[in-house]
Amino acid sequence: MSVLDDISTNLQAGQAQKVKELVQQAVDQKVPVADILNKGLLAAMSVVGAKFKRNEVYVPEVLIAARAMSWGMEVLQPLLELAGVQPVGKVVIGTVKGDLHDIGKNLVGMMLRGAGFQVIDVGVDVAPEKFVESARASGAKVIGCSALLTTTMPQMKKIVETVRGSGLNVSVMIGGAPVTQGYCDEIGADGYAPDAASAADLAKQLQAVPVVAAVKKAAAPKAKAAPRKKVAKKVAKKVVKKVAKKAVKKAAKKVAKKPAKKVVKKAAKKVAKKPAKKAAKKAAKKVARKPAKKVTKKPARRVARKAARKPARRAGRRGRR
Ligand code: B12
Repeated sequence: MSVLDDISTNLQAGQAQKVKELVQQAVDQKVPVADILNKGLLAAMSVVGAKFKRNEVYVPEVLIAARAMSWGMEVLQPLLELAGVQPVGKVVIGTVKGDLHDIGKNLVGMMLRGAGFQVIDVGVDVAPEKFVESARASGAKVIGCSALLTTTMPQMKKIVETVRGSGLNVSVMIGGAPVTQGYCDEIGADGYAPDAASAADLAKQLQAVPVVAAVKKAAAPKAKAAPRKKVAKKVAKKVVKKVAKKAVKKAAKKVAKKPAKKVVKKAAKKVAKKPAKKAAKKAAKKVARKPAKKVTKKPARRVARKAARKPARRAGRRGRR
């Protein structure tokens, strides 16, 4: 059995002292620090995480395993930092207000450190303002928020709003068991990662493109306007179908009042000249400006339409000749 397998087995069993010794042994054997972290400590923690999901182990086992991991990290951390020389960047991480779960958040922190980030851990039960203050004070370009309760997830939206309102050019990444990519999109956060390993990759991406937040902010009003356009388009389609009838209807109204041949001819000429599509486009434009209901609610004057349809068409035919 290799020293990495030993680390994994002992970490899963929560043997903190043994894990610490084995990590030191692996370092002495010149096993690459990245391998000790990824193939030893993190691999073992993900086994524990998977067992959690299957209800094969419970809270105490996970806490003990996480403790063993942090003992191992005590040996590894300085070496990771030494190997990294300069931090890749700075990340503020914390668990949102009202939430005390920190095992996942701590794992993310460990992975970030392992990836070369300087991590400013603001702890658990953290208010949105504190995330922002810490980012401002440290110059971090990424904020990472963790939430494990469905009841505390909305705090992430508040954090996004507070960051946007602060004028800081900082990206917000989110995670935690109940969090999804869909929720990330919904609240306008900059990124979501399902586990600690991908959280570090995500932080690197966000770090490289810190303008994301500002761009999103600028794009926000346009995004809000989109549904209105959609409604207008939908209504406009209906209008395209009905518009020819409407033109005739208009003429019919006049005809109903003034049965003189002249009026019929004039109205019919208009109908004949204006191709339906053109009229439809014009109507569609109006619809796009006006609220959809006003257009669709117009009552059809069936009797007038019926009465006028025949003479108008006949006159139209004559006009074209
Ligand atoms: C351990 C635990 C606790 C411990 C927490 C100890 C601690 N120091 O964290 C204690 C006992 C304190 C606890 C308390 C409570 N808990 Co609890 N707890 C759990 C448990 C069993 C494990 C959570 C955990 O640590 N998972 C392991 C870690 C590694 O996974 P993770 O957090 O999801 O993190 C990973 C990813 O999500 C991601 N990630 C995490 N954070 C971030 C952040 C970023 C930025 C990114 C990118 C990624 C990322 O990376 C991590 C590593 O891969 C879960 C059940 C479960 N199976 O998940 C319930 C659970 C989360 N708890 C639950 C509940 C209800 C509670 C309590 C309300 C119970 C009570 N009635 O008092 C309290 C709430 C206290 C509070 N205000 O927070 C529910 C939540 C239900 C819900 N949908 O809201 C769960 C799901 C249990 C259940 N099935 O009912 N809990």
